[in-house]
Amino acid sequence: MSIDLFNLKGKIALITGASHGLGMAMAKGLGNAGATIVVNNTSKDKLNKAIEEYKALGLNAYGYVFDVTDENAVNEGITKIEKEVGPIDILVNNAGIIKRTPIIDMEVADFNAVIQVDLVAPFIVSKAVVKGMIKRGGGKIINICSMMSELGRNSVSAYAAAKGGLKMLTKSMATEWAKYNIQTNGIGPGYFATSQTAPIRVDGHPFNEFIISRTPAARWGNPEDLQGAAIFLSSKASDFVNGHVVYVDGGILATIGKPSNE
Ligand code: GCO
Ligand code: CA
Repeated sequence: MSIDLFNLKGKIALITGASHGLGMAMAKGLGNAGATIVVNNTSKDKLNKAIEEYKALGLNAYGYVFDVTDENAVNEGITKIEKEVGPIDILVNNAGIIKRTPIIDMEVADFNAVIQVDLVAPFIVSKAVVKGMIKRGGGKIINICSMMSELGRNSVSAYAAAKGGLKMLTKSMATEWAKYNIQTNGIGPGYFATSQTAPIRVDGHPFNEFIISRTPAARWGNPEDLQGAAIFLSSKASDFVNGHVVYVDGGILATIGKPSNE
């Protein structure tokens, strides 16, 4: 037993949508643990910027333009990656979007768009990647879930529906693929300081104070706080861990919260 359990040298990791924020932090973590990083995005510009940033850190990184909700584009993209970079050992389904609108005001098209990116895309990308993993005798799939895999919140109905679904999709993948030595798990980030939460994190916004008081650790997460869980679930250290969601949340799900005078 040693730290080698966590070594990702020689592994290739595809982290979808990892051009900023939590995905980028997780990709850097996997890269620092030795993995070759592959990321995709629909925007070539964002992708190029991200690849530059990874390379500046001395990481081995590749970028591909494709849309995770487009099955044909995903299949082509995965084939290209595996031909040009190599077989994907680790898949992190990270790409996601959110729309904050009360249910009664939400258009079906907006609800659908969130479900497509946050729930259907992980199904599409995993399906494309898992066939090779089965042939090669193993792999790691990590689905990025959310506090909203467990909790509701005003205005994020589609996101919560998708992330709750993604938690159950994770369990189904684990059920179907564990026998192939493929470990499928989730990571459920708590409230993190990223561009996604920027609008609700600004100083003076009631949500900012609410999150700090609702989180036992009494702070927003830093994207780097996710790296340990990502490395664990990508490495040999988790070879008998199947179908779990690791919540990295500063204790939010452990508690009902507290009155404002405590
Ligand atoms: C919100 C937030 C959340 C977080 C995160 C929580 O509006 O409540 O954006 O949805 O992004 O996913 O785990
Ligand atoms: Ca390899």
